[in-house]
Amino acid sequence: MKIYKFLIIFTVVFAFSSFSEKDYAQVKNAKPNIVIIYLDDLGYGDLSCYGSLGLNTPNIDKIANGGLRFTNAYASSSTCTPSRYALLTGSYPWRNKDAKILPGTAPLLISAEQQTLPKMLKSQGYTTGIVGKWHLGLGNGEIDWNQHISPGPNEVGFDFSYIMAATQDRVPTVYIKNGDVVGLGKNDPIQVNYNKNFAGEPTGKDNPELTRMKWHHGHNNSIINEIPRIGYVKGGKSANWQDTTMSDHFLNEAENYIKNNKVKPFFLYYAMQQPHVPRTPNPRFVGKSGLGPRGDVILEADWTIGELMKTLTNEDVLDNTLVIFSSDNGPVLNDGYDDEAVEKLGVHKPAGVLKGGKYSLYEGGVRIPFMIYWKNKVKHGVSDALVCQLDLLNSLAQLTGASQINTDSNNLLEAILGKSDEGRNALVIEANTKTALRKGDWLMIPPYAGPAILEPVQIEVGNSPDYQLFNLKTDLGQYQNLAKSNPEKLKEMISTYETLRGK
Ligand code: NG6
Ligand code: CA
Repeated sequence: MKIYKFLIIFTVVFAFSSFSEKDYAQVKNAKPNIVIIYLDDLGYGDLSCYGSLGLNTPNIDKIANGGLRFTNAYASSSTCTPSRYALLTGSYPWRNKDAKILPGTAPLLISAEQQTLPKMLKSQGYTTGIVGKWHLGLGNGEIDWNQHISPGPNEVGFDFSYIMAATQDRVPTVYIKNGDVVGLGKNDPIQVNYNKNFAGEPTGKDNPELTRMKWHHGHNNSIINEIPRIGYVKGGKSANWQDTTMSDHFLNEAENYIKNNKVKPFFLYYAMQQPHVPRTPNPRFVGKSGLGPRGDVILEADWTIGELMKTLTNEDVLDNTLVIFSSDNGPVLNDGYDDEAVEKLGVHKPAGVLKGGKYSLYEGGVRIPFMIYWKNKVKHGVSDALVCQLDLLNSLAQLTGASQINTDSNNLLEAILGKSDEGRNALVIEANTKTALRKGDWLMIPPYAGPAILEPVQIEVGNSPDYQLFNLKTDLGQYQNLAKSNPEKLKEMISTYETLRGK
């Protein structure tokens, strides 16, 4: 037993010390392939490598075991659109008043002039691609889905795009390849409206008998594949995706992209749909987790990621590929459909020890799994450095030899590669346009009006008439509000917050 322990300690120490100055010098100005695997609503406690008791995610754990796992990493926001906006632009989402959860018909949120992660990588010779969820708007206003749709991902830096426009629960429920709806029949044009139904079209609200997945809140407009959605649609039937094969479908596109582009450095933003609602595991995964569809789709995602890693290996590119794994915001159980996520939860804690979840200014909303894998280049182990997804822009600019871009993105390359434990000093996090400050070990939430618990999803979102101040080092679960007992720290936090928010 003792020898065993010694061996573990030895291995860990050896792994840490095996990364030298020389190694670091070698990776600067390197041009590895870069793959961002980005899940949707996956929580801090949803993976076995982050201590999940209820789910076993061996393929994702391999990324952690062969790379660097962060404990203090943040999405910029506790919802999707703002986090993705920050990831791609390096800009805080609260600087853009439109960076909120978007309907499927919203115009493109990123301006043509803005610098983006794929543009920066293109300037360094990369081929750039996105496969999966977009949710950053398309077009300039009215979209005719039957024509070429532009601007979109291809206009903000992606050479290749194969996307869903918004979310799996929003219309249109079609794949869009480089700006064109895939599989659209000439005689069945598609129309989309978020305000008004099309005459004679059934809805989840009026025709529950046509649904197999039942809506709980929202999600009672048009019915596609017996699932009621957000928004109304008419026509375009041949282009509708199949929900249960979506994961395989995107995987296939991602694999083809890798195979077709491996001769040059490539960037792949692989934005998976799991475990966002509606949770529609392929029959291969139904019942596998014991936690209902939410658990099943996480296992489906884990398998899918294993396949993607296999493809990188088989195509002989894994050793020269930097893989970044993360999620856009924290977890939610019932996000609008009755799918047993609450009833079958058991001992599993999607946010781990953290308070709150999706939509929340508490840690459960924004602290997310974040891992970096790059064989022989990234230190193995665990990092407590404070990092945010918006820092990838300038960290990867540093890595690939591009100049730094004037945004909110910090160059944290040394922390990201495990060369240093030093991350950001401070970070402003966001939830539904409300913001809070993380600085050092502390988290301060200003007073906000609104319910403490978002009723339909049963999540504590962080609203309170009083300032809230937490020491995350001693109280990660945010049980103890120290605002009154530590006025000095509160004052300091308010001052930094106001400076950063530009008040
Ligand atoms: C909410 C939806 C929720 C989900 C979310 C976006 C209702 C009642 N709720 O408005 O189901 O779609 O938007 O999630 O409609 S996100 O991960 O893309 O931000
Ligand atoms: Ca999300």
